Amino acid sequence: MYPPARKDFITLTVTEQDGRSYNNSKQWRRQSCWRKWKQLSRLQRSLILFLLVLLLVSVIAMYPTLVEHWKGLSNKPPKEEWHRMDNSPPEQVMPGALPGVAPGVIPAPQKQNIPILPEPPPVQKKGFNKRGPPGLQNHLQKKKGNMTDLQIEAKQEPVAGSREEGEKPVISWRGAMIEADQGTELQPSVKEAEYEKGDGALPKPGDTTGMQRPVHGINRLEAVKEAFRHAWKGYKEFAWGHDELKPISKSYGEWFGLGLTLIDALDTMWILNLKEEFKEARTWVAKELSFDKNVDVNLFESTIRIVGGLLSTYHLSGDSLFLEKAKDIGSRLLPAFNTPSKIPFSDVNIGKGTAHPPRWTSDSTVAEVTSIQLEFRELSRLTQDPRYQKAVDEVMKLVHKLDGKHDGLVPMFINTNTGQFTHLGVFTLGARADSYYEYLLKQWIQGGKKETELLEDYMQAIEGVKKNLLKQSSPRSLTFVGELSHGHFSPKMDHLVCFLPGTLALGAHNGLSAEHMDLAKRLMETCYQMYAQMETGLSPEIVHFNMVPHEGLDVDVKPADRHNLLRPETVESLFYLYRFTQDKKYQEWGWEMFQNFNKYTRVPTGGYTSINNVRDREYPSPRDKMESFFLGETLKYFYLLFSDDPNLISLDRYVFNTEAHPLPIWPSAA
Ligand code: DMJ
Repeated sequence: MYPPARKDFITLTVTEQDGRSYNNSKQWRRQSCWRKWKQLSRLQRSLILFLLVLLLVSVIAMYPTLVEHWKGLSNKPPKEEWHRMDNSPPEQVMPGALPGVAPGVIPAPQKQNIPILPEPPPVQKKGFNKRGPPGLQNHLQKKKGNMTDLQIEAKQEPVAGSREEGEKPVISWRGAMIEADQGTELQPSVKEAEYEKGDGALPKPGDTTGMQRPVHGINRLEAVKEAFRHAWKGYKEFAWGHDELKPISKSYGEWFGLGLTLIDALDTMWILNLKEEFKEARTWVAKELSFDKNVDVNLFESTIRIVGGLLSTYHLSGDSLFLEKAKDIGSRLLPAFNTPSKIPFSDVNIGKGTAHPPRWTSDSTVAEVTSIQLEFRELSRLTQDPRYQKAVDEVMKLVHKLDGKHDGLVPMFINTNTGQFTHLGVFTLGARADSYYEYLLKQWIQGGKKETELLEDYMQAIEGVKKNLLKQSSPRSLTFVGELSHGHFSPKMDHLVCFLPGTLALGAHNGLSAEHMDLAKRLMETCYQMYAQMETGLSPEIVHFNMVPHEGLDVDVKPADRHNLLRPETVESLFYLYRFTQDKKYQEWGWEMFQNFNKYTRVPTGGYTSINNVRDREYPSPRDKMESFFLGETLKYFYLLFSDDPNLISLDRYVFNTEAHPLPIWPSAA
């Protein structure tokens, strides 16, 4: 038997006690508080009241800051790496890369170098310094007296147009002002660049009125050269020989530790006729560039940027130094192909000669393994060593035969053991698949239009795009390329897809269906609208198109997709469209975009920066990174777009790799 339960607690079920029951205990507590309050002395009561009032006042005063802070947190941008088309790892600082930092230690950002951001508009509607992600707010809230660094600089900078005669012009990253000390070659018209503002209304398709356009006949080619010099100045001063410039913190980031920006920019300097800059970069390549390093590199990225950059520079300059370097890295990349399936691993250690997939999978990305062919094939042709071409042709043959395609569209992943596609059923022309389509056409062109399998796959894929991915938006009926996931259509389009108008136009120029050119023009309009419909006039990384009839914009942007990484795809396509049609509207669109890059991404001390928010013209929130493709591709394509010389990299003699490095179309005898 269990003993009777002990009643060792006082229950509120007790009957009347002092006239109260448990039902009215709240009332009892109130009365008790009131009694206690009355028992306090007058002084005690006043003191408590005073403290309560003080607390209330502070909460009211802090309310807006807290709200902004919460907003900032919810707007926090995603990691850029999630949107890269590659598997590139988060940015790493090479052990020992910074002077005075022990190997293996990732140095904390140096406080004294914290960016003094360029000026905001002089009159702010409200709390400018409190916007943006929390990390940036910390920088901005570095107070000097009652002012942030930013406000101090803003005070020192004259408002555009208010400059006294003889005073040194100061660049504002938000204004299109140009430094006085940018070199001697600048045209006066560029120095005095002023732009006519439209009325802010969004242009309708085909309507070029009301857009910003140049007055006073600005020399656009000189403007691009000036932009390059400005970017180069930052790179030279703060990141020389390193992979990427961090223009705001005046430092650098490493990815492979191979001077990526410098190599990517070599042929751009050649094309822009920047002789001095080219010469000093060449000296670095000759004296400092070594691939004998114990470092993991991504096969695709190092092929398109380094092998591609060195080969095209060799072709343009005729300097064998660049071919030697290309051979060196090319041979170090070959171990990537030692896999059971011959589908290469994503990463290679160029010092040890070992290769491996990313840590979390044995898959490679389809676009990565099928967009190294132009470079490896050219390397074989130049060196007469067949190994490079053999390795990449093998991949194309395998992919050609694979199951898992849908009307010529390919999945995004392929397994290095089995050689089969994985993650079946998802189809996009954006990240992880994009340049597969581009390289089908370009290899066919490179090889003299003989390899019919490549052409077949390309034609079939474009039909697949038309059938499955092409839709129209509302209200402007913009044609766009969406995505397909297990039969479900999503109106999502990456900025990366904007390579497609250019590729389609290139195909049509090479004798493919005239329909491809029509589609190219329609998609070009869409890519332009991805810029024009944004507050900054710069495209976000990803858009979602509206498909239900409604008023307003065709383009919707999710908070996580609002960043712009200075990507080239739209200007690349504008270049092709202008070359083939000679329609000046493409140059005008490009000029408009170019000015907006200058307005929102230019950093006064040198360089351009990716931004977090293309929808905020007051504070686009700089990311502090200039990707190597800004110099390798974006500025190069701007220059070629504004040039009216069809022989400046003739599209009948060269084919551009996916990093904008021109490689020769093989002579028919090859
Ligand atoms: C570049 O490295 C290449 O253009 C690549 O094909 C895609 N990603 C970047 C530019 O956006």
